[in-house]
Amino acid sequence: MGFLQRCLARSLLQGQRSLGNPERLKPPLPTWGLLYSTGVPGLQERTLIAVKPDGVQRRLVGDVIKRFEQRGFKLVGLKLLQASEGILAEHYHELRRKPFYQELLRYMTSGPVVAMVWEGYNVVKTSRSMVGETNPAEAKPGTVRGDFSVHVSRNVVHASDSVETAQREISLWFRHDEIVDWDCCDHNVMYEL
Ligand code: DAT
Ligand code: MG
Repeated sequence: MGFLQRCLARSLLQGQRSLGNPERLKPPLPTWGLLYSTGVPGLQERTLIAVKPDGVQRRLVGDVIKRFEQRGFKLVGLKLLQASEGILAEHYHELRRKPFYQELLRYMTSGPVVAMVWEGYNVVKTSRSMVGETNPAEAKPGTVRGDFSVHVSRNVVHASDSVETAQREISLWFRHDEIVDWDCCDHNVMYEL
């Protein structure tokens, strides 16, 4: 029996067990497909996280993924790519007049990046605090930048800074069919559903 089937079977079993006690008058547990339409709003907030070329070179991809999985977020998009100047020019459009802009593009095209889309409650704000301050000198220990970097020009990872920016960045880095919608079995444990 597959993982999802086991979860479904457990959910159905819990429903049957409730027949023998006074709790039975409560409405049945939601099925997996309905989880997102009940309970906590905003469960499907998404953000773009990217391990930058220095992070990939230093084999930090697994550590970054581990932190987001461990925190309880759901991976819905993942790819390794050599980013073009075009995509980076759009991504960093707001910084185009900064003195470090050309060097930033050079660094971001110096090797592959791992782009990811993570989903979950308040994921944009939470991932910014997991990643830490832009300048690693100010990033707290325990954050990605605070644990793995020392200079602002090599700060290992990108995280979208608002829900609106996240939407724009996700559609820049991922085609619609590269995002996978899937139901995660631990969601009724992680959230009040
Ligand atoms: P963040 O990545 O925390 O959202 P940002 O959007 O202000 O920060 O800047 C984007 C990236 O540009 C940042 O991660 C690293 C680089 N950068 C920012 N300030 C810099 C500086 N003063 N010198 C060199 N690179 C800088
Ligand atoms: Mg930014």
